Formats: sequence, structure tokens, C-alpha cells
Amino acid sequence: MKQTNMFFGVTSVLTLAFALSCGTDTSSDNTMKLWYDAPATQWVEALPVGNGSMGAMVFGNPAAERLQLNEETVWAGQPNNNPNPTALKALPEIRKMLFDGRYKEAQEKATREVMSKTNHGMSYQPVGDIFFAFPGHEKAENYYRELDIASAVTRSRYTVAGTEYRREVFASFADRLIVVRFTATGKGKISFATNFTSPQKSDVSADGDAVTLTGVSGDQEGLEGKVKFVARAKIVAEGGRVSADDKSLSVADADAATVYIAMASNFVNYRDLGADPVARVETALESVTAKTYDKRKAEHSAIYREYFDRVKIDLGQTDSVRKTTDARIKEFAAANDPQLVALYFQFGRYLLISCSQPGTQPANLQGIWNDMMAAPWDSKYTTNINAEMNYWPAEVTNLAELHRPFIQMVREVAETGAESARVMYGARGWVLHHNTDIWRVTGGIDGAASGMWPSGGAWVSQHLWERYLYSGDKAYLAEVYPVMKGAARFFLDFLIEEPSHRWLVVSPSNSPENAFIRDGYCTNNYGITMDNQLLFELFTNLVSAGKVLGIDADFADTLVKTRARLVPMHVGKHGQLQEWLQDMDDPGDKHRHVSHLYALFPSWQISPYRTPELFDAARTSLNYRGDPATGWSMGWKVCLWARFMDGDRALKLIRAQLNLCDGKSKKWDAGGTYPNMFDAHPPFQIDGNFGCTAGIAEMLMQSHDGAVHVLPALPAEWKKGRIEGLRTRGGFLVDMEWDNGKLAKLKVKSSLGGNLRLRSATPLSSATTGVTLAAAAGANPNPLFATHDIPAPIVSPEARLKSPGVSPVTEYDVETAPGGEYLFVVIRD
Ligand code: FUC
Repeated sequence: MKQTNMFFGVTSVLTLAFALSCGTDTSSDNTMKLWYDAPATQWVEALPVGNGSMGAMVFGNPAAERLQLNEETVWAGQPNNNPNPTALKALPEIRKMLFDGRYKEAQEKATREVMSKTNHGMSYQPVGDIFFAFPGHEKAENYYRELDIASAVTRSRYTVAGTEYRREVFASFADRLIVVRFTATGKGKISFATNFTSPQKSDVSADGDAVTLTGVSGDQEGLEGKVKFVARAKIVAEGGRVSADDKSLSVADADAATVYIAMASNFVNYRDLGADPVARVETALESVTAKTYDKRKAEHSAIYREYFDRVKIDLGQTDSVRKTTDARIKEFAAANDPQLVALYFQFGRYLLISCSQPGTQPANLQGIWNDMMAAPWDSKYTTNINAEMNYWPAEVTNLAELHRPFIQMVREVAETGAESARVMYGARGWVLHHNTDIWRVTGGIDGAASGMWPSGGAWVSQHLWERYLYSGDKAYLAEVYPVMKGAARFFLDFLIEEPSHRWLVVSPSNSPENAFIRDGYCTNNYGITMDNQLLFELFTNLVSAGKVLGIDADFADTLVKTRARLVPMHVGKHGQLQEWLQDMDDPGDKHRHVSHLYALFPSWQISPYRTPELFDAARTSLNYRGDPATGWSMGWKVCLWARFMDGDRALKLIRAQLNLCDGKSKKWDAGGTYPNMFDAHPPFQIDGNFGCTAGIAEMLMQSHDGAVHVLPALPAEWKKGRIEGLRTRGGFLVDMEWDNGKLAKLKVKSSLGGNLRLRSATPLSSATTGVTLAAAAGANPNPLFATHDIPAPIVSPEARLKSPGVSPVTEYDVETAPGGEYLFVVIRD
């Protein structure tokens, strides 16, 4: 078998099919484009561009082009932390109330005495807008606009009085600039005026060929806004004239014009606002004419494609690709349009590349795109699911470098969290509650119903270890080990013994935002299932990390002993995985959070092969919870159904998520997808995009359970397809083709070497000379795939458990060498 051509047969067919079918753009492959036949009339129709530190929402209006602008460090307030010192005295009393079953009283006291008294985190805020007025273009015809996610450029075009006008916008990965280009057929046709507006305290001035917005971020909860920022747009016209009045620039009769927009602030890091934003924008704009526009665009796309091109996907294609993106989303529930899923998957990768680059801030609740001074939930970092979900696709969809901003944030909350742990709870190590912001606040935020959750450090630390499992990078592990250790150290001090079984429990806490007493929204409790799972995993990961680094055997011993005293999982009377220590789950509960299923995804604790009872109970729980929910919740459920190896149900959830939300609906938990493919909570929240992208990857490949499992959850509808470049734990890259719903070809590239254990429902043989596939036996000898036993669950006598009912698989072992490529073919029976 020749390796070179095996994955490329399908592309050319798709390109041709599209070129033949698309009325508006027959010149190129249109499958990686979001496109529309009208300008955006609302923010959730505008198209996002970003380079990690700057973002713009491009509306594409012919007569009044608008770019809504963001710079990632423009947040309300100033450096601060928000621990509440009264927590220390209140803690023993709150714990006693909880053990006595006085839950509401405990929660009220926690709201008064544990939650922050200074502030509840600051909001991410916009810089403002830049407008371009083109008089006479109100009567535009033949309108088209697109976001090309294969090259990270957005375009629009239209005709006015026989002249075709074109626009391109990109946020350059090569330069710290957003670049806008206006062209037209014929000479001297480009005339417009441009100006900035901003909801911030700000001034605008124009001079020569540049217009500048200078502002300072907003005040919030008594904290004065101290982020000073500058946005400057410089126009380079070809032909014609550029002139300035007080506050705006005009271009008259140019052949073409390029606008370079730089934005910067005084932010250095979460403690330091000492930079000079003016000097920063001047540096960015210094030599804009040194490169041609085309060269700048080519450099930008080349850097972008270095990330984007690592993964290619084809799930099949139907006539639906002829339609505009909003029409496809609207029809998706009833249509067979697998290419929309492929586009949505790649759009998730596009968004992560565009809002999270090495050295930038991590993606917040809206990535980097926000037009509101007081954004929903402040557009900050909600750590009881949302911030983590943003990074679920990072490693598996081969964008590992983009995980770094999140890892850096964890290191920073470990610093501020040490103060909060000491001040609030008299504990060593560090604590993070259910939110943080750019200032890395770690105190209790909002009321205790949601904010009394001291377990954020355990969840974010999971990312530190997972990154190691994918990379095998021991130097990195040595750097983050102390952070993981600090997270565990906090819990060693914070855990207390509960009265019934003398288990060690986190108290007070909540099962993220879910009430066990609906009346009065009572959530606070102890020994909560998710906390037990988070701690089990943190301690296990830390013991493994210590072993890899050959350090800290005594500490590991303490962790192992403590871990043995955590509450085991419980299967309750309805056959469900209990969400709380008490068997009180309501089968009618449709809450968006499914926190007790953390053990199934993103964790490895529940597996059909190793823990069939828990697998069954977890599935019962998710069936009770139902499908419809907020966007992020459905993204999580796609991941969960993939782990249940139920591809059809996962696709059902994708359909529910890819349901058009027109931006007008005010129902806050209806879920859906906006016309611009942003995820709808509603409102817009980017985590659902990322959760669903990760879920699509999980449907096609999983590597958390001791093996690389190929096609674990392929839906019946995706009969034929391929994916290239998914990344597994252990540093393998997987390319697959399937046909008739079954694996046809598999290629694995090894970056680290070591044992490759393959798990497949279709029997395989090696097609690489000199390489044999051995039947697997015993534990996978590759340490990056080590599995861990978990305690047997406590099962209610009333529970009726079924067998997991998963399809049989075969496991093989292959010894790989770093850099080796291995080809496998299916054994036909
Ligand atoms: C959590 C969720 C909400 C929302 C918010 C940002 O609190 O429960 O649904 O996503 O984060």
C-alpha cells in the first residue's frame, strides 16, 4: 500500500462538487467558509477575527462598515484580590450546620461571611468601534460576505452603479495589527470617512493620516478602572487624498486604501499596569508601508495555517453546502448536512487559534469578542466548567501551544490563591473558587449558592497533568508540579471528617450551581460527588507526577492515605450516579450542569471496560437529565455521549446545539447557535463552541482509557469520511478513513515512541513492512496511558443496573519509535 495518496482522494472531489454547485463563489473550495448574502444587522451576525491579543467583529455593511474592537487586557478595575477574612471564623459553624442538615442556614451564613465583601470580579470590556462611511453605498447590489477559516480572512463585496467594491479584514498573526483593505474595479472609486466611538471614558483625535482613540477602562464595584488603552488607525491610500479633521479621517478618490489598526494598553501582568500604550501602538504602526498588503496577508495566513492545517476533516457533503451558513444552521435539525458539523468543528479550532495564542490572555467566556461594558457574567473566567471547557479541544485537536495561556493563568491563580487560602480558611496551598478575572481574584464570588465552591484549583490543575500526558515533557512537568502540589496541599488542610462514615469531605461546597432543595435555591452541602472525583484525580495525578520526576515520595504517601478516605461514588435508588452524598437526586431534574459526570468526561475514572456499574449509572443519570440545555451544557453532553460510545445520541446533541438562535430570543437557557456560528447560552458564550468541537473529536478518537480507541462513537449518518491529525495522549497523531460506517485505513505517527495500544471495533493488521501487531495483554506498558483503579461504588439495594451494552473491541500493541509512521488496514472477513 502506498502511503502518500491515501488521504487525498476525497478533497478534490469535494472541491469540484462545491465549485459546480455554489452560485456565488465558484473559484475556490468553499467548504471552510461561513458565508452570507446580507450584511450583519446585529452583533451575533458579525464575523469574528482575532490574533490572540486583538479581536474585531466585522459587520460588512456597505454604507456604514463597522468593526467592533477588543483588546484582551481591557478589563474594568485594577490589580486586586478579594478574599473575605470573616470566612475563617464562620467556617466551623457553617460546617456544623451542614452536618446537622441545616443547609439553608449554612448557605445564608456563607453568603454573608465567606463570599467576597470587596468585589465579585471585574468585567472584560470593549475598546470601541471603528466606522467607515461610504456615502451612496446604501443601494448596494450582488452582496456577498464570508469568513474564510482556511486562511483567517473575512471579505465582503457588492456592486454600486456598476462598480464592484471589495473589502478584506484580518487580525494579523504576524504583526500586532488589524488590517482592513478597500478596493474597487476602476480607478479613484474609494471615498470614505472613518472615526472611532467608544462606550469607555475616552477621547478621539485625528492628525495627518491617523486617528487615535485614548481611553481608560470602567469602574466596577468601587474599583476604579485603571487600564489605559489606545487604539490608532492609520490609512495608507493608493491615489486620491487623505485628510483629517478634529476627530475623523477622510479618503477621497483613492484607487485602494489599507487601514492598519493597532491597539494596546498599559497592562504588563495581573499585578502591573506600568506599560506605555502609546509607545506600543507606535511600535506596531512604525513600518506599515515596509511590506505590501499582499505580503502582510500572506505572512498572516501562513502563521495561521501552521495551526489550522494540522487537522483535516471530511464527514461527507450534501447539496446543503450551496446555502448560506445561517440557512444551513436553520435547516440543520431536519437536514442531512454533515459538512456543517465539519465546518463547526473547524470553526471551533479557528476560534481557539484566534483568541488564545502563546503569551496572550486565555480565552474568556466570550473568547476575546465582547461589545458590552457590563458583559454577561462579566465575560470573565468561570472555573466550575466554562473556562476549562474552552481548552478541551486544545490538545486533542492538535493546538497544544494554545493551551499555554490557560496553564499560565493557573500558575497565577496559584499565587493569588495562596493568599485567599490563608486569609479565608487558614490553609496552606492555594484555593480558587468558581470564578476569576484578569486580576486573578480567588475569593468567593457571587452568592454562596454558586460561589461557595472551593474546588476550582483541583479542576484547573487537571489541565496541568493532561498537558504532560500528551507531550511527555518532563521539564514542563517539573515546572508545574509545585502548582499541582499547592492545589493538593490546600485540600489536605481543608478536608474534614464527616460523621456517618468518617470519610474526608470538602465542606462547604456545592455541586456546581445545582440545588437539591429547589425552594430557596439551596445548593450548599458536603461530600459532593464532583468534589470527591476532582480530589481523587488530583491526588492520583500528583502521585504519578512525583513518580515521573522521582521526587516527593513522602508527600505521595500522604496523598494515597488521604485518597483512601475520600467518599467513593454512590449508585442511588433510581440507578443513577448520585450527585450528592445523600441519595436525593430527582430524576426530573434538568439542570444544565452535569457535574457528577465529570468522572466520565473530562476525567478517566468511569469506563465501560473497567467500571461497568458506574458506566451504567452515569448513563442513567444523563438520560434523566435530558438533552436540551444551554449551549455549553449540550457541548458537554456531546463529549459524554461520545464517552458512552453512542455516536447517534452525540449527533442528536450536535443537532440540538446547531439549532438557529436568531439573536432575538431572550430565553437564557435555550441553547443554540447564532447566525455567525457563535454558541448561544444564550447569550453568546464561546465555551459551547469549544465543548462541541472537543466532543466531535471524542466521537472519532479517544485516548483516556489505556488505549487509542479509533472510531468509538461514529454515528450511523457519517457513513464515509476521514480525519487527519488528531492528537492522542502519548504523543501519537492519528489519521483515519472510514467507509460504510467502519474503519478502512489508519495511520499513526509517533512523536515520542513507546507502546501504541490500539482499540478498534474492526480487526486490524499492519501494512508497514517489519511492523507487527500483537494482541494486547495486561496493562499498557506505555506510562502515558497508565490506568488507575478507583474504589468500588456503594450501590443502593433499590438500584437496577444493566450491562453497559457496548460493542466488542479488539486491542493490539505496537512498539513505536519516535518519528515513526505506521499504517494499518482492516482485515476483511
Ligand atoms: C456558570 C453556568 C451558567 C453560565 C455561567 C457563565 O455559572 O451555570 O450557565 O454559563 O457559568
